[in-house]
This record gives sequence, C-alpha cells and structure tokens, in this order.
Amino acid sequence: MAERLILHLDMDAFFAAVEQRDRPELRGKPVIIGRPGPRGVVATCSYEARRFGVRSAMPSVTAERLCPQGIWVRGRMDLYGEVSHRIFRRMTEEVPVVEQVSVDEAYGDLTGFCPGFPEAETLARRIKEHIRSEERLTASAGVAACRFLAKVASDLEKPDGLTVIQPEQAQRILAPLPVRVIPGVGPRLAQRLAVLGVAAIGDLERISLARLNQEVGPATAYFLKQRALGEDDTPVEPHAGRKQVSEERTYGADLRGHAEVERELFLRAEAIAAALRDREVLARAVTLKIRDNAYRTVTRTHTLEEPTDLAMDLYQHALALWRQAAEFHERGIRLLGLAAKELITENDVTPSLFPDERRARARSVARATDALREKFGEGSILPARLLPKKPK
Ligand code: TTP
Ligand code: MG
Repeated sequence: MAERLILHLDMDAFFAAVEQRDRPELRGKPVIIGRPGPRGVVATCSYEARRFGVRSAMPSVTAERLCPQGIWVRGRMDLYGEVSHRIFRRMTEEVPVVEQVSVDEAYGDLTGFCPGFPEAETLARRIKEHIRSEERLTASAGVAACRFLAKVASDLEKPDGLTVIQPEQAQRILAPLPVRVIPGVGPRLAQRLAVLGVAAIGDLERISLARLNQEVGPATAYFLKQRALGEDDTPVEPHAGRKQVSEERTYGADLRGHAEVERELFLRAEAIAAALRDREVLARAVTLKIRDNAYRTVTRTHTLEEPTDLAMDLYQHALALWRQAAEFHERGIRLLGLAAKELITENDVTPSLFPDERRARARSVARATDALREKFGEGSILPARLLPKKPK
C-alpha cells in the first residue's frame, strides 16, 4: 500500500476542560467529572486531579480516597456534545476525510491532500489553533502513516501536544509501550499475553508467530504482529464512526404547547436532513429525545420503511413520536433532540420496484434548496410554516 498520511486529534481532559473554561474558579484545581459516592464512577478529571492518580472509569470511592480535595462536578453532557459537534464540523472544513470515533476524538486522512509530513504537521497545528481560539480548549494531535501510529502519537505529549511519528521511528517508539495501547487489546487479551511474558509491544515483536498463534489464534496473532511493526491498514471512513446525525437544543425558556414544539422539531429535521444530504447518507431510523423542566427524559425511536434524507420524512416521524409522548404535552419542555440513525449510503439502498415520483421530486427540490442556501446563507429560504405570521 502506498504510504498514507493520517492525523489523529483528541481533546485534552475533555469534559473537565470545558468545565474549567466556563467556571474560572475551577481552573488549576483537581476537577473530577462524575458522581461521588459508592455507586459513582469517574468520567474524566482535570490534569491537576490526575497527579493524584485519579483516572477515567475509576470507582468514585477510590478517587475520593486518592484525592480528597477533588472538586466533583456532575457534568453537562448536552453541552459537551454541542462543543464536540462544533469542533469536528470545523475540522471537516480543513480536512477532506474525517472520521469521528468518539465525543472528543477523530481521525483525518491527509493522503494526497498534504504532500508530506511537514505539511501535515502544519495542518494539525492550524486545527489545534482553531480549537484554541474558537473554543478556548486544547487538543493533542498525532501525525503518522497509519491510524494506530497516529493515535499513539497524539497520546505521547498530552496535553496540548503535537507529535509526528515517521515510519522509521515507529518500532523504537512502540517497543516500551504496554500492549494495552493497541486499540483492540483489552484486559483479557493483555492477560493472555502476559502469560507468554508479553507485556510491552517490543515483547510482541520478539515472540515467534508460531507461539503467539498457539495462544491467541492466527487472526489475532497476525493483527498483533502487524501492530508491533507499526502497521495498520484500517482506512479512515467518514461515515463509519458516525452512526447518527443529531441535533439537540436546550431551551433557556421552556417550550409550551404543540405549536412551539412542532416548530422546533421542524427546524431540527431540516438541519439534520441537510446534513444527511451533505454527507450523502440516508437514515433508517429517527430518535426523539424530550426532557421536561423537572429533568424527566424520554427517548423514543421509529424505524422507517424507506431510508430518507428528506426533512418532511424526519419531521413526520418526529411528530408521531412527540404525539405518542402524551405525558409530556402539558409540561414545560426544556430540551429537544432529534437524531437520524442507522445511516447507510445510497449504494446500499435497494432501488424500489416503482420509483416514487413524489419523493424523487422532493429530493431534487431539497438539493436545489441546499445549493441556494450555500450560496445565499441559511435564512435565504424558509418553509412557509416558519415565516412570520401576517396579520389577517
Ligand atoms: P478521553 O479522550 O479518553 O479522555 P479525556 O479527553 O478526558 O482526557 P485525555 O486528555 O487523556 O484525552 O475521553 C473523552 C471524554 O469521554 C472524557 O472527557 C469523558 C468521557 N469518558 C467517560 O465518560 N468515561 C470514560 O471511561 C472515558 C474513558 C471517557
Ligand atoms: Mg481526550
């Protein structure tokens, strides 16, 4: 395979960093995101708390013991989702192929876009600068010839790091790292490797393939040997990591009544449908999330008969889901989220036996509208229902 150029970007202490940004009194302090007490776990924590040994996924009681002065914050998931959405949408303006793999992490494929490592490094620096100036947050980036090495690279100089691993440096850098840094090596596989005396990636490289085969089977053995050499031919696929396109809004003033809710759902459906068309994918399911002002939340999903990228389809299903949630109709609504899920590409769609004229027309109108909006701005075309009401 021709040499590739892959970028990995990972936000630093993501949830905790957002809290420290928005609440200056938390800066420089050991902030722990999660719920304290016997049933809680740590989602993440600031770098100040990490000095005490606090880590993600640790039981809260352990974290409380290690860091009694820790400041516990419940976390605002909706907000982190919104920040994440902005960051990675911005990244797609800079990088042609982006695959977001978690709330704070994405890969970019720069092959054929950047001529070489130096240009890729410059681009990574620019993306980090955007995140700093637009979101006042730091990210760490790695650049290498494959996904695995790019991820290792972004981890090497956290926080606020930027690391390039050239192919000839790979094995030397990998050798001392624990096998657990290989994505796909969980605690159980690590345990079996430990039995063979394999703890670091360097050990993996040295052990014979035959011995490895015996213990973990040929497929895993081959995979591990590849990684030990710093090889990973997994492609960066824009839609692979994106299992859904969603829009969520928290309202400062509660929404009340069908009309207000329906208007919001329509706006969300429009935005999601445009994003689906932009990415050339179709949704096979629609999920509606509703939260009232007492924080009671419900999430409901409809599966569609025909996959769609049309606002009217998404809206109709959202509306049906809202109608079903009768217990919320009299309440003040604090949050609405709409998601298009089970995304597929158009190639995956079996063509209907009888092409539906009405839908075909609606899609060509939608595409024309997308083009006009791109040219003249978001507000240039509004559906009639969203125009200000004229006095009669
Ligand atoms: P990570 O990128 O693993 O962690 P991080 O961004 O907080 O810290 P780092 O600087 O080491 O990258 O995860 C991203 C977010 O996902 C994190 O801020 C909180 C959340 N998360 C959990 O809620 N539970 C978990 O077990 C982990 C690992 C992360
Ligand atoms: Mg992170």
